[in-house]
Amino acid sequence: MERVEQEVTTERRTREERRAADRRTVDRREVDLGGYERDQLHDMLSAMLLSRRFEEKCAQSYQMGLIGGFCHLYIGQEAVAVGGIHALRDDDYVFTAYRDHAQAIVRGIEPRAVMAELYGRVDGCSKGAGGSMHMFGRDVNFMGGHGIVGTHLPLAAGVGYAIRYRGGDQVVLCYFGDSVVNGGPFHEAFNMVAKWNLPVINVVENNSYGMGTDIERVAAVDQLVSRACAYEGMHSERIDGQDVLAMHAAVAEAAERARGAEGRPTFIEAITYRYLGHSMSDAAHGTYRTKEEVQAERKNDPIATFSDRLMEAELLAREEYDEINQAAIDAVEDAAEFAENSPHPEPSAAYDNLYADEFRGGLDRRDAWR
Ligand SMILES: Cc1ncc(C[n+]2csc(CCOP(=O)(O)OP(=O)(O)O)c2C)c(N)n1
Ligand SMILES: [Mg+2]
Repeated sequence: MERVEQEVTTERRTREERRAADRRTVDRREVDLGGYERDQLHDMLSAMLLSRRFEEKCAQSYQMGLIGGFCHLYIGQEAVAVGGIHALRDDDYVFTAYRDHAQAIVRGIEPRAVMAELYGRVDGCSKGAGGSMHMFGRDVNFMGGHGIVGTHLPLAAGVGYAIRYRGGDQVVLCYFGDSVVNGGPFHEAFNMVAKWNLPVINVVENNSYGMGTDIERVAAVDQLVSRACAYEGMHSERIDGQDVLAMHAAVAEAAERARGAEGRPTFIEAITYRYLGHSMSDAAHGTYRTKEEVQAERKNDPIATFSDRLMEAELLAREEYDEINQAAIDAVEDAAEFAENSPHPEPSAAYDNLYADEFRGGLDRRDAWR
């Protein structure tokens, strides 16, 4: 038998080639500024600046030892949260992973309560018991803040199911990172969302990396959005996540598609980038990515590109930008002062919310687990 020698060559593009291709192949949404009120545009800018200034303060407080545990910053990705959440109604729901401070604030949790949570204090939105990764705001339908990769997708599907079951017309916006698309919960949740036409808008924030692993090394697909083809009826779209208006338009359309009895789910891949390390304990570059790469990505800063565009269109004056930025700085300083003055929880609070009352059966809470 003739033996054919076959050389296996896996053609790998360089990161630069792939990134350039990524940006070219997004669904270009040249969103017309004319479709927006000036106030609405300023609100989006204000939310992005508040997120940015808030997280810069987090970095400072973390380095001063005021924040313990893990702390993952969102700097660079603000347009994804702001565009998406600003396209929702107040009674819609939002889920996200552990990179959650910006989403929590943009959804309406007070910066004071988010900062106090980071500081582990009683006035935190989770009473100081959750910390950085576990923001929660029931009154604004912000359903977390989830630390375990991918496990909030089935929860978001569950809320979508509850909405259908009760005959409501709200939608669920669920954010997650690129490493999620290779895990079981992603496929389980997507299958249910598509099969039952649940009003869920899933958004993968493709920042290219899961910790220090380049997505291209671990995903058996070129474009993450193509995963949606396995789920009939699911609309899918790949957009520039650094463009707040593209994000806003995509989620607004997705919400429209999802509401009502015949609603359809959507999967959005937002091409974005985080400028800092995976968490506060990681360097921004040096091991898995180069300084040049980060610098090149920073040229596409979502806040700078948006404010430049507004100024060029004479929809924002330099003084207005300064005022909005100063208001963000003031809110963040106020939040940090508030957090520092908020008390630590009593040690006994560690036993709160562990057992339902019936289960405790009258036992002292300290006896319940013995
Ligand atoms: C099930 C599970 N496995 C591993 C981890 C450890 N871990 C924390 S973050 C992370 C990478 C996640 O990357 P990605 O989903 O791309 O989100 P990003 O950090 O880029 O926002 C991993 C593997 C975890 N939290 N949960
Ligand atoms: Mg990632």
